Amino acid sequence: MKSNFHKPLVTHMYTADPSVHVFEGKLYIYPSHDLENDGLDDGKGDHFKMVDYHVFSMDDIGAQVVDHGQILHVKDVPWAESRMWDSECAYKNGKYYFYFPAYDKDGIFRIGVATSDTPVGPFKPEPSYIPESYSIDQAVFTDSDDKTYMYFGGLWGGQLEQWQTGKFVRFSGEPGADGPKGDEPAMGPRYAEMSDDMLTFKHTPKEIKILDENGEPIKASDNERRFFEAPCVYKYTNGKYYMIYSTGDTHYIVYAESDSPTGPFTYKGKVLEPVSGWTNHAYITEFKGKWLLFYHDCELSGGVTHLRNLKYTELEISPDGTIKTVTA
Ligand code: FUB
Repeated sequence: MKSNFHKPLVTHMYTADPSVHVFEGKLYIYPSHDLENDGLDDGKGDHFKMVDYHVFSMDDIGAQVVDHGQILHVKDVPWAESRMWDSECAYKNGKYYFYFPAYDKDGIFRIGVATSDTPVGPFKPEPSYIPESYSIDQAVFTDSDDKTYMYFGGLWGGQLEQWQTGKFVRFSGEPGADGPKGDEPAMGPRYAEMSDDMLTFKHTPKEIKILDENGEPIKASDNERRFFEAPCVYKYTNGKYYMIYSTGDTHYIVYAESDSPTGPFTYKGKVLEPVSGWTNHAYITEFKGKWLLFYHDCELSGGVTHLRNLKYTELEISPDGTIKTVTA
């Protein structure tokens, strides 16, 4: 089969922030949906106009991508106001759980969930967001012992810094509103084990620690290695856990390794070099014995940073888990 690696996967609309799963023997892709917008990039994401989600599927690697249509719109979610950013889907208990972040009516990012009997919806949103959820870029991983974890977090427009005290601090300059600096440990993504119903957390979210090769926390000033947004966790054939994430302002997708799904994770290297556009956001999925990297860039829009398109390629991963860096 002819591969469509490194080519825009969806061309009739702008798509970004992939999360990809194998359901019913096919690849199901849950991206976010970028709309045309005049808003300026103010560092808080005002240039992104995102109000709904579509789901796509591929029967096989290289196969045509099928758009199954809109599965959720912000107007259908009672608690949500705007900013339907990165989405995620999980299957458990015979149901599909679609997770999404959005601004609530107070302009605070929360994470919501909608359920369906099929991977293509219709998805019915819960009346409120997941209690104690905050920030953006949630990804879900179910371990071989059937425990499911949600990972999430994003700096700057993703508001993670504003939750350092455990409560939302609205304005920069107020104690606890701004992130660590210089030699202070960088902020890590958050995780929580999901309750059996997949609708709530079992505990207050905790921080994932990301360490360097000497076992020291990665520093806030280490912009090429510190966590910024888009965590995604998978377990490789060597039994170890890997978290990939975006370094944000340095535009890399990097990875870190752990013996446990809750960390600490040790930084290992780069997965993906910077792509066209500002954001870099990726997801790793195994399908038919191949490890696939889904990501986005701005090829279709000619480099407009808030109009992105999905792409994918096959990863080369050594038996010890080392990833050969991809140059898109
Ligand atoms: O799509 C909006 C935001 O841009 C996502 O939440 C980030 O990961 C970045 O891709």
